[in-house]
Amino acid sequence: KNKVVLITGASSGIGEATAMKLAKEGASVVLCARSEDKLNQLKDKIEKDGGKALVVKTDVTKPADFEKAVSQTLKKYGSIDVLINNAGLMPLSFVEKLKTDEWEKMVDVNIKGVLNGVAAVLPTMRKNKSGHIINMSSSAAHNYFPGGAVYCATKVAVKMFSEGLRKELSPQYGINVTSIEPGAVDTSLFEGITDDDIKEKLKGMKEMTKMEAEDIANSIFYALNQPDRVNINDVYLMPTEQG
Ligand code: NJP
Repeated sequence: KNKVVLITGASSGIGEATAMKLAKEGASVVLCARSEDKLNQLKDKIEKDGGKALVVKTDVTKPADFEKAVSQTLKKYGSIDVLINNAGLMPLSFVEKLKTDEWEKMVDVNIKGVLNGVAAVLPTMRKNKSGHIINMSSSAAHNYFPGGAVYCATKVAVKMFSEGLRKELSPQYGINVTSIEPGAVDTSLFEGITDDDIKEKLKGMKEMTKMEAEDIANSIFYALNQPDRVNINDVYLMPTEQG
């Protein structure tokens, strides 16, 4: 309640659902992504429901965009209590296809995007001696799946970076850190796959009942809604049918 929450990848899927959930619970949400139109539509929806939202067009691979998002947030709301590093890409492919441009994009968004976000909010959270950083890792940090060598590697990096952050920041500065590690969620993430062999392999998965973006939003709310003395380190959740 009454927290200021900056969410990346808020223009669709898990980020959008999380922004709606947290705004409904009383947070002021700062909506960040590249698709400004979608963010403005979401802001309208949130405000119609009585919530508070600010849109800042942000490419997470650009540190200057993040700095702008933080300064606009501080100007409007006076603080940043929570950063949700949610933006991510999953263009799966087999390594031997050498889709190196897609590898690079995943490293830039999934890993460097998270680092950029932390660098941008840390001075404020350190000064306040409080805050919560939520990083979107994945069940892919636990299990390799076909075509996922690079994607899984990026999500292992996010999980381990979260571990390091928590060890360094929680005791000293009272900043909580949580890694969210979901299995399959029904979002547009799968549409970014260009490899036909992978698309073929994923056909079976289409039949499976995936989790909804709202399910992940609920787990983020749970992690945020703990007393200060409790840090939820990891949330690892799977669709029942995925096992
Ligand atoms: O996917 P999708 P999800 N700068 O495609 C944004 C992880 N995850 O909600 O910039 C800023 O609906 C993009 O915005 P835009 C997954 O790895 C998912 O499923 O406007 N934002 C959009 O809002 C990811 O980390 C599943 O194009 C950038 C958002 O990212 C997170 O959940 C399972 C950007 C993607 O929304 C959210 O993905 C799992 C950039 N450069 C983990 N590039 C799953 N869905 O099954 C992209 O374990 N975005």
